[in-house]
Amino acid sequence: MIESVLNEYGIHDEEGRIEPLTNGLINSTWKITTGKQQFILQRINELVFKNPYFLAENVRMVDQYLAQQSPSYLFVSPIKTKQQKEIFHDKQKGYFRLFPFVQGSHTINVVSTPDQAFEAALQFGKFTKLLSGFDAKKLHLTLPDFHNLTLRYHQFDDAIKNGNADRIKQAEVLISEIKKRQHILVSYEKIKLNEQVRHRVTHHDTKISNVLFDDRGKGLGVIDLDTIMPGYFISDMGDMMRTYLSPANEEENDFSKIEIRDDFFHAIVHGYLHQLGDELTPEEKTIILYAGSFLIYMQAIRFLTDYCNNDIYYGATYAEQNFVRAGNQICLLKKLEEKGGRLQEMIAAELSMKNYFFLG
Ligand code: GN1
Ligand code: MG
Repeated sequence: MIESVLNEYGIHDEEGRIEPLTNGLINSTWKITTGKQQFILQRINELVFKNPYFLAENVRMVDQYLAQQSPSYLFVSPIKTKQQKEIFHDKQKGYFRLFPFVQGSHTINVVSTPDQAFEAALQFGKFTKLLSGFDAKKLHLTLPDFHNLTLRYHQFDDAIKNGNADRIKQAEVLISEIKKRQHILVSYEKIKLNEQVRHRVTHHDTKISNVLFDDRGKGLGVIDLDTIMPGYFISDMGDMMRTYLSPANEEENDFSKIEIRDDFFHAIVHGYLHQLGDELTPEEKTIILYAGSFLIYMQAIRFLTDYCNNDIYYGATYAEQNFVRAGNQICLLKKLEEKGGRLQEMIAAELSMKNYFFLG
């Protein structure tokens, strides 16, 4: 099947290697090696992305803008098919895109040093900064309400009323942990009304595997632009906190391994503010720590909602997987809350240093 998709791009290589990459929950991805060339092939999950052409149009708009405004920026655009299409569609096989594999680059799946967190934060901050002159409203909403916590809470409410009764019973404690923290939702409602919290071009999936690194471990750019949409900076900052701070990820079922690493927190804040420190409004600077609670809380809600709905969105490789993921995220949120005072001090020190500009 993959071979026939590759043929659409003029790639014919019986000896070629096709390796599935398994680090995303939504799209399917393969690394293709033919002779000296390497590519990344992706099948878009059309149950999630209802209009795959929106993805391609967003990428094209951003690509054109950056090519003009920041020509040296490494932007990975899709390779066109022989018919000059950015997306190949076949009724049976689905929607596909092919990307060049950037020579000399690599991705990582786990953040093991603060430097990696710093480099990633620099890259995500840079992406939003370079696009600060681009009108974010032009972007299609590839996933409407993706990070709208109000909607996510409603979906959760609905799932715990109408979902799988046994699972709802089993999730009682987690449900109450979520309900107890409705203040996170209340703050979000205020943010939505506050014009000083700006809509910017936001990546919305800042996990480490979406950053390209060079051989020396320096960040080169960001990939996976399916969810670039207008959004708040707390989405990107928050998902970095959610996915870089703890040595154990969302799949870990031994919650004693979950912790918040101060030096990684510092690296995220330092890297992101280095790029966006001068652009964020004073109001936005007051919600840096909130970004972490917001995103972790939302992810706990999304996993638990899916568990109560019999795993229809994320799927599961074992029965309790989304329950474990939700519990894991609640544990991470508690750890973040426990360290809140210390982390807020680190943010204050960083803001008062205002040293973003020396880094060049
Ligand atoms: C999904 O597919 P992946 O792993 O890039 C999800 C993110 C979640 C993440 C949790 C479109 O991302 O929002 O944070 O799973 N993406 C979508 O692992 O729902
Ligand atoms: Mg993604």
